[in-house]
Amino acid sequence: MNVDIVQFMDGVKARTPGEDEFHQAVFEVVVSVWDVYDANVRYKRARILERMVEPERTIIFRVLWTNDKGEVEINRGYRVEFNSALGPYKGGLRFHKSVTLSILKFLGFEQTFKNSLTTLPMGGGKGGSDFSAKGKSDSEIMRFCQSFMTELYRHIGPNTDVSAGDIGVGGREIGYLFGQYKRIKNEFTGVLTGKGLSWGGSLIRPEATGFGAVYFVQHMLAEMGKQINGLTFGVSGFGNVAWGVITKINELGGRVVTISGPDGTVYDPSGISGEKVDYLLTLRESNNDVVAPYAATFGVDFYPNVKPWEIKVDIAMPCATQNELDEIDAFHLKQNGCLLVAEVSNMGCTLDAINFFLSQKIPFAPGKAVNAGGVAVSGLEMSQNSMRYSWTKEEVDKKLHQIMHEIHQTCMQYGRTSDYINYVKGSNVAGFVKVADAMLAQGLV
Ligand code: 2IT
Repeated sequence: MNVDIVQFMDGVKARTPGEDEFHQAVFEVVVSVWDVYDANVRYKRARILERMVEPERTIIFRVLWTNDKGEVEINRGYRVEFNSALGPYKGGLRFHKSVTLSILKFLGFEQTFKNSLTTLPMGGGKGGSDFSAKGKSDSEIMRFCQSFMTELYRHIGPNTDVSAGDIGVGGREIGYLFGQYKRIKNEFTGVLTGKGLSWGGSLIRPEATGFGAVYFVQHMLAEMGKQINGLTFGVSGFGNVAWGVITKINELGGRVVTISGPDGTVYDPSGISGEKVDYLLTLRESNNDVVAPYAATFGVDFYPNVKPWEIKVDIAMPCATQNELDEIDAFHLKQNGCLLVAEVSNMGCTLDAINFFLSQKIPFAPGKAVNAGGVAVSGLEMSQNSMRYSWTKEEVDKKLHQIMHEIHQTCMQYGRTSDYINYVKGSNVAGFVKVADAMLAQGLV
């Protein structure tokens, strides 16, 4: 390992003790971009990399609300406004009990490069809370969202910082958050994306992360002279992203044989299609965060406390959460002849798993490239809101196709070697250079 990288990381760790997920995300980028950084005197003199790992602004606040029993509940709210070199801060809100500053910083950091890759004018940000909808009533969720927005509203705006969904934040939560913002500001603006279709949302936004990921996989496969039709897929998770991925794979003739939740893995060898895909939405709406009822409903196998990666598939698409696929899982996939891995969750694979894929020359694309379709269509929602107009499904889907194609081209431009496409290097370097140049141009701000 290059001593300069070790020194750089020591500096980051000393300034941000205990933020393990953030250190992991920074390390992955720094290793990829170091050569480019080191060779560029202007970047170094301006200390661009040191500046990039420091969020422009971090807001942490208390969120008080009352539960249905009238008791006081206390949560912590966050918005990390990471980088505004390319546009207003843009990124989702995550509501989950596991949320910490470290997790939101890793997500906001990644978001900056991901948004850079989309070709759209968006900076990077992320926010959320340690609030979990599990076991909560609809009115409790509404009261929480209203209280959260009662503080957040003063920090955001359609030209300043635009939030969206992430784990635990879907159409329902966006509705409550938007309603409260509108009420406080007396203003109907595109301050959030992922809105309902009748009140400023974009067609295809709910599907965009999953559809975009599958379009990306089509390009990866095309490089190998293959296509989706007839291949089997291992998917983890069962939320919005997994739903979009599964829907599109079915449309293209592939077969998805697994989904998973915090409780374990469902194995459905005949394929998750038709009414079974719709059932995922029912599962999600139940607020229980378990996948086992799928197995009981459709009479298939359920493996408690097991991840999907031991099951033989042609393509693996982790769609759940960070660090859900480790080196041992990577080894199992390889043993079973997996053709490629497309990370759909943010930082879904551990560094060791990624290094294993790279060393084995198994095509591996990181989340910031594969899942960028979600935020890209959020960017298109912002454009439509600014115009006070909506595009058709076909128009949005065409733009999404185009964006995913461009991201794939960019990854190849920066990551192609004679016998392998290093998508990790490709996406990190491409994302980095654009943000770095914009930061240089804008001076010391
Ligand atoms: O991780 C992500 O890119 C998202 N959760 C979507 C962010 C957005 O602003 O649509």
